[in-house]
Amino acid sequence: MDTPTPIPVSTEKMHKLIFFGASGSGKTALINRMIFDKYRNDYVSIPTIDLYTKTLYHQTDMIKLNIFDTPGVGAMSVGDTFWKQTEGIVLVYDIKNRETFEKLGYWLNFFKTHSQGAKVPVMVLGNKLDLDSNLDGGGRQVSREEAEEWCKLNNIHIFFEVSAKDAVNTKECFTKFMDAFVSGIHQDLHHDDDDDDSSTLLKKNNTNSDDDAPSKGVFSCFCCM
Ligand SMILES: Nc1nc2c(ncn2[C@@H]2O[C@H](COP(=O)(O)OP(=O)(O)O)[C@@H](O)[C@H]2O)c(=O)[nH]1
Ligand SMILES: [Mg+2]
Repeated sequence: MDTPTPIPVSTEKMHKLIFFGASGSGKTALINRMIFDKYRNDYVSIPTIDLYTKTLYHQTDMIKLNIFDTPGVGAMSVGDTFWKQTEGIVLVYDIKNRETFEKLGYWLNFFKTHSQGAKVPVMVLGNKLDLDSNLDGGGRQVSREEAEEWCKLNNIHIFFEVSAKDAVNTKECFTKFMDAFVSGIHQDLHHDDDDDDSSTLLKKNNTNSDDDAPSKGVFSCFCCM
């Protein structure tokens, strides 16, 4: 059987992804789940931006990623160039902690302001889905519908509820995000005018997402798959 040969999208360039979200929402746990397929209970929140590197194969592309894990508290003393070079962002909240959901707007605006309006794929993740039961004395504080509505209002087309702990939807969301991300990289390789391309990317990604989505209109929520 023929195995597709990976095509290096860029042999040199490291592509930059950034995870934002309130401290404690589970950014570090999610990154570790997505990259190493591991979970620990004792992630320590430290006030630095951490870097993870990963080379992965997505469909027929070989992609080198720099994934930055932000602290979620305190000032981040890096210049705007750092944010402008970003090619995708992930916004994380904890479904059992409303405050973390209410912080999403802050992080989205933070990125928009500092990247000076860079148009990149955005994914929102409601983490700790494993806690969505009353067995441990408390359920969720943010409904799926409310989060979907927030994403719609902010023109964000990739949303999942996930559990880093139980690996629920973590592969699916990463694959979906990589689809959008890789489309953007290919467009950048073929066109110089990236402003126009990026907005096309978001529309295009939206259309692609619908192909797989469990008929939720233009909005993709795969949490029920
Ligand atoms: N139950 C549960 N706990 C989680 C999950 N993800 C992270 N945590 C816990 O939440 C706390 C904060 O996680 P961490 O990744 O450090 O959050 P960060 O500050 O956003 O990086 C840690 O105690 C984790 O073990 C999850 O999916 N389910
Ligand atoms: Mg962390």
